[in-house]
Amino acid sequence: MDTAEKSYQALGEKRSRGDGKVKVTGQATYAVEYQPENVVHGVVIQSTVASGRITRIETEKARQAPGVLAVYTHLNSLKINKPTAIADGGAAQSTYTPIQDDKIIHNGQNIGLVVAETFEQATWAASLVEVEYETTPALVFPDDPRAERQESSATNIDLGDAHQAMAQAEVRISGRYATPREYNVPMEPHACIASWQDDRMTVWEPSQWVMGAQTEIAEWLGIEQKQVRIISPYVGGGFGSKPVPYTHVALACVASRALGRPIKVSLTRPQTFTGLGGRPATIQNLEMGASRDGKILAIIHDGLSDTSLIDTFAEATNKVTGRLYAVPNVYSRHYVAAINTVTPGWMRAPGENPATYGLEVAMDEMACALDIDPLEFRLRNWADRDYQLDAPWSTRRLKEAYAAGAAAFGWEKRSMAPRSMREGRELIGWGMATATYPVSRSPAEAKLIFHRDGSLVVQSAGADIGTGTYTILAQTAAEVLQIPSTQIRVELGDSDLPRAGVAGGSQLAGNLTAAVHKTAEAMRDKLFTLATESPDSPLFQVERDGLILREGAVCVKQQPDRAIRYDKLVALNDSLTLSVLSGTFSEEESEEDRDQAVHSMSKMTRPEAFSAHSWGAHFVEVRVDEDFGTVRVRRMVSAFDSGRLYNPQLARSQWIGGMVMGLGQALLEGGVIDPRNARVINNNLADYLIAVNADVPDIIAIDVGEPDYHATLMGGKAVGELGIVGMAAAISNAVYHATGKRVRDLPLSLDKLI
Ligand code: MCN
Ligand code: MOS
Repeated sequence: MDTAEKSYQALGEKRSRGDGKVKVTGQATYAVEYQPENVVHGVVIQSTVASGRITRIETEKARQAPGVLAVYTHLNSLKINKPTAIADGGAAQSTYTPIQDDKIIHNGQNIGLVVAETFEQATWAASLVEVEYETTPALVFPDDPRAERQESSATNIDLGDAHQAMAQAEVRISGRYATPREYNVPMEPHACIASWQDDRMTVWEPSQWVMGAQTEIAEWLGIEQKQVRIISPYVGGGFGSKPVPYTHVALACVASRALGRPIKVSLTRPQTFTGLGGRPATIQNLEMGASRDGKILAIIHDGLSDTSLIDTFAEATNKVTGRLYAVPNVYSRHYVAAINTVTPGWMRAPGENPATYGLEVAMDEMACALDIDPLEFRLRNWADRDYQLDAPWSTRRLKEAYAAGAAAFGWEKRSMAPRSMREGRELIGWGMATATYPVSRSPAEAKLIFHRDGSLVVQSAGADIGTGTYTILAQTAAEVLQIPSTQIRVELGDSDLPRAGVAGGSQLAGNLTAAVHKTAEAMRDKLFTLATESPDSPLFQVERDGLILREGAVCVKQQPDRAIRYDKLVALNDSLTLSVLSGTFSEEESEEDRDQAVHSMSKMTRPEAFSAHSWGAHFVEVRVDEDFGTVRVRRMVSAFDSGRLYNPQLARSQWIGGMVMGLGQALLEGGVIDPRNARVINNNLADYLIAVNADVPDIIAIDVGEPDYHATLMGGKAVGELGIVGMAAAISNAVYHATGKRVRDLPLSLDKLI
């Protein structure tokens, strides 16, 4: 009966995280918590100027300090080869190779490594290294006119004739929207152990993409990918900052190879602010023209983000400009400006996030200019298909999201005029914005192994960075094989496991549930074969068509008593286990092609005949203290369409996690860069503010999705990054509604409001 089926806790059902208990009880081992024998400790030295070259580096005192084994700088360099950037089909976010020369291109650049028997000894010795520089003027901010600008043409939009349509529009608004450098600051800082042994490099490294890490490390060291193994079963958050290893990992690897000992290198929290990037600062100019009755006629939009002097990372501010609404004329360009900074990188919804901030604040400004309710204004510009791609939507339950969110929030009670709602000293503001994130797909493999005791193991190299991969893959296998998902063991995050790509672009859930589903189906076939072709089976020579799987057994559909349990089938098999390796690669694809696909992003695609995206609508209430300018978010209500949910409980956690991060982005986050020397001043968790419990109100997250099989095999769409997209705009719009003051640069700190 039904209750028995429910207990499978299979795909689509609510279930707590399988890895939850080991994480909260401290049993989960993170990268630097491994204790290899004979391990030594490395401490990174970072530059204190932004531009120029090292003229003197004095390491003698450090070398003489207790416990020190080596001090590596460009003067006694260990060779590190330049890796291939992601943009060029490789896996490196930054192509900077430390200690190869005396050049300084950003403040906080890794310029040396001190290795000692203990962490304390290495830290002390590092403090004894003296460095002198010859400095040259630094480019600190992206709008510095001396900074070289490059068009990032991949995201150009040329729809209709935007300039002509703009000139004819009855109502026009324009604004300059800015977001600061933001940092991912995961709980687990960036730290690794590298161990060179028998011509193999093993690296315990927190990773969103173990096969990307394998690629980059092999390139650095000039060895084969298969000589590198990455172990990363648990990751204490990444938020886009752990797709690939950074230069401290390169230093750890070459030092381990040189010294013949395993080495731990852990960046301090301040060092993480320049040991890797974060979301680049963005500046956008957006002009919108509309008719009096509220139809948008034209958008002219240019954006700028900063990058380093050696790599081009584009935080494309025009990723949503042509797509959210039915706008016939759009012209948009994005540029990158090269400055003295560490190469920036991914942070939750790179591109979509600042892009939606600009567009969705502009939408609010236009709604105000037209005196139309902001939600009504969006509905008047409803895009019935993707105008930019000229394709139908796969599914777009955005109207449902608007309706459900507005109803739960009580949006219809909103007054149009700013400053029209208050309670005591507090001004009350209501704002809203749209959320969106595209569906990407990459092929992957999985392995299923039944043991003689009937237990099942699911394996994949993919990561669980706190998202729920462990859990949903057990649920996927449970759905096909009809056993409780809680009894299935899942093994992840190891480059020796079956091929998988990145936990990035909110696609891993779709990619891996598809791979595990296909593999589970292949396992079902194998079970049927064993059941019907083994002479010792009670189902010997039974027609396969008449068989089903139920409660851990192969059964005859019409005669439920005629059955054989999986453990018995494994025993009929010749070997100790029964295993299947399969997935979503097409059968013709060679081993080399498959390797290439998971070690770069070359096989990542978007659905073609349909434009597939997740959608959402945010509604927020803020309270602004009129005297102090402090903003409190009092209510957040969002409704989302992420297609089929593989696990509604975990999807909700992801959505609200994104919403909270959006709250931090709106009110608190922002790197403060010293204009004199391009140092990140607030490079720690006391000064770089992120939202904490006390900042976060009750949150309502509503699911309005339905399965979308054009988007993915299993019907789900993107979840992980969706919740943050548009949240900063919704809060900005609410703050305007409360105060009548339009602030166009984040964060909305109190100094900007009084
Ligand atoms: N899910 C679901 N139904 C779907 C899709 C997903 O129930 N249709 C749930 C599953 O629990 C799944 C999770 O949502 O494990 C995330 O799935 P998906 O959207 O495919 O995202 P990825 O697995 O690719 O994870 C990466 C994504 C990204 S890109 C960032 S950035 C981010 C995010 O996930 N970083 C995170 N969420 C994070 N959550 C935590 N705790 N830590 C991070 O670093
Ligand atoms: Mo997410 S920023 O794509 O890792």
